[in-house]
Amino acid sequence: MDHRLSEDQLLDFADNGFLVLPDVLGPADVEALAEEAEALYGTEAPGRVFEADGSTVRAVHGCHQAPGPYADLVRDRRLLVPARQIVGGDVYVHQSKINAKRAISGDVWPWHQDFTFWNREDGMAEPRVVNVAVLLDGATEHNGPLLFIPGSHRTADALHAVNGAEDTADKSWRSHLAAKLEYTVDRETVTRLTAAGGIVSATGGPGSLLFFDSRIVHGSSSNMSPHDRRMAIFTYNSVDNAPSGGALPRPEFLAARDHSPLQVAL
Ligand code: 6CS
Ligand code: FE
Repeated sequence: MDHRLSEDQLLDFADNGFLVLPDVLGPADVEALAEEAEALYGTEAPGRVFEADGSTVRAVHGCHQAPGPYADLVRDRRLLVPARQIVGGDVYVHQSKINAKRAISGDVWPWHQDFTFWNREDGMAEPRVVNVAVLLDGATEHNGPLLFIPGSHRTADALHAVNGAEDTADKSWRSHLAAKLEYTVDRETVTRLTAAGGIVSATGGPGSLLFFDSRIVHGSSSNMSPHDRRMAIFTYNSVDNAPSGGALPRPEFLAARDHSPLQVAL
């Protein structure tokens, strides 16, 4: 089967800034990924971060950098072929994470744009980069689905609406991953953008793929439901857009140092 996106799907992505492909990975694949996610959530590692309660896991980072199901997944043609199409050429994974959004206690991700972090913190020059998310659990209206503002990736001015959350105690990379984010899109900009584009919940069953532009304004509410909303996200960057590395490069689990082009797994 050819896993290339159709012209209509590419137009849809370019217009809205995101695209949902339902039920791409089957139950066996998803089960293996979920099992590995739980193993990583339970393992002490620098890229494992917790919610403000200090005990609920919020996310793990760098899962593609060790041999295993996630290193295989980033080369899977169902992800890599569309990612190459969208970016336009050879890609590598700049960052991987598995956000847990745990039942009842998974906290908010305020409105933000991902490119702001990679541009300002990692020295990534251009938004020649795409996020590909894999739902490990179903995302419903009730367990904190990703929220997108359609079309907001095309409003360059949103990029200048970021404001450091002055009260972030820890100005290190932890404030780039916490519920109190260092760079957010302010209320006035969110109000203006949603007046134009509305808000869409990216719901879907386990194994669904979400492609989203690095500049789309997005976020997610806390999870009030008794069901996790685990989601793996891979940031495929053009090999021609690899960061030169800022003065203080972030850890490798946030900004990959291996920029070699990914080959589709046979
Ligand atoms: O700092 C980063 O790289 C991460 N932070 C957020 C809020 N989204 C982009 C990325 O995953
Ligand atoms: Fe984000």
